[in-house]
Amino acid sequence: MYNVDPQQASNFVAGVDRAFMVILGISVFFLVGLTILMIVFIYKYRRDKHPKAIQNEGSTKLEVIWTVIPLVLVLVMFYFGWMGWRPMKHPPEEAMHVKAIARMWKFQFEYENGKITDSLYVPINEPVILDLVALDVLHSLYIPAFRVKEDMVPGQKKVMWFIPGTAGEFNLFCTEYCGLEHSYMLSGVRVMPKEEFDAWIEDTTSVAPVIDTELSLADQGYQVLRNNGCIACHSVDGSRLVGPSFKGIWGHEQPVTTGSEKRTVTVDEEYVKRSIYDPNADVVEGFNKGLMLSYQGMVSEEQVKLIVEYLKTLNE
Ligand code: HEC
Ligand SMILES: [Cu+2]
Repeated sequence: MYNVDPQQASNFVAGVDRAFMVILGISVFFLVGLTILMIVFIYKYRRDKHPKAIQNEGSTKLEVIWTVIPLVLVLVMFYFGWMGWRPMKHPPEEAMHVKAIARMWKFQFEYENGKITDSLYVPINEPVILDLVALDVLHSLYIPAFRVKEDMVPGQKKVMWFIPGTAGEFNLFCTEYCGLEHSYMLSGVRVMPKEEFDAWIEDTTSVAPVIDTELSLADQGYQVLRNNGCIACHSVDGSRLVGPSFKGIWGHEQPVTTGSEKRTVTVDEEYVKRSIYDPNADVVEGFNKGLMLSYQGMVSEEQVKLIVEYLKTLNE
């Protein structure tokens, strides 16, 4: 149905590389050509050969030539660029959809059956449409080997599509500087044969991220924090990151702003839960509103209890 060269990582490699080579070729031709011409002129028109400079009043013929030739050249570059780019904007009607979610500072991929992963899994030779969702700030999803890159804008519906042509693992990362831990947004794409992918997607027991229930409740709480990227903003050693450190907050009297009113609240389970589900309800003094997003639907009430168990250990 789709023709992807098996030597190539995706259906866009040929088009993008052709445009690149055409532009590179023209640039190299002019770099070399102009440099040679310059050296020749320096030699040919040096002072002892041409002691008196002459004034050229202009030449219509020359002006037409140096307008038309560059015009043709840039149109050639435009043509190859356009031909490589246009198919990226026309995703097929029938394709597997994967929701790609970006937040500071983590990618997550959600499949049609509800499975969620940290890196992207796709079948080979099948078109895939990524529905791009940015939860907080601008991010940009880039898969260099596939020659695809698209900005992810909060509140804007955008898609990216491709047909992977080679099985294997490829880099996937964020190319929009999105804050302190931008470099954490390094992930990958795993391209698998169709049968292998089908078996993988069916298996919902290994839905990542998993919590190891063998661990103590506090350690499970720490895993919840890690899996949700909380510790990108909250340290556990007292140092200040984007948000307040978790060290010693349990039971502490916390000065907060609720609406426009300043008050003090005790950090208990109710407060922690509210901070996670409705972060802007009580804003910790000295920190900015709107940086932390609600984790409603992502962190369950049981997981909040585990987090609380972990917070308690930070007071010891
Ligand atoms: C993008 C950075 C960021 C991420 C990610 C983040 N937070 Fe926050 N968090 C903040 C900021 C900033 C504040 C302080 C302002 C406020 O209260 O809303 C805060 C406040 C809190 C507080 C109140 C702390 C106190 O000292 O009173 C808790 C509890 C909390 N976050 C838990 C979490 C948990 C649990 C997660 C992960 C599920 C998380 N946060 C993810 C930035 C973040
Ligand atoms: Cu980013």
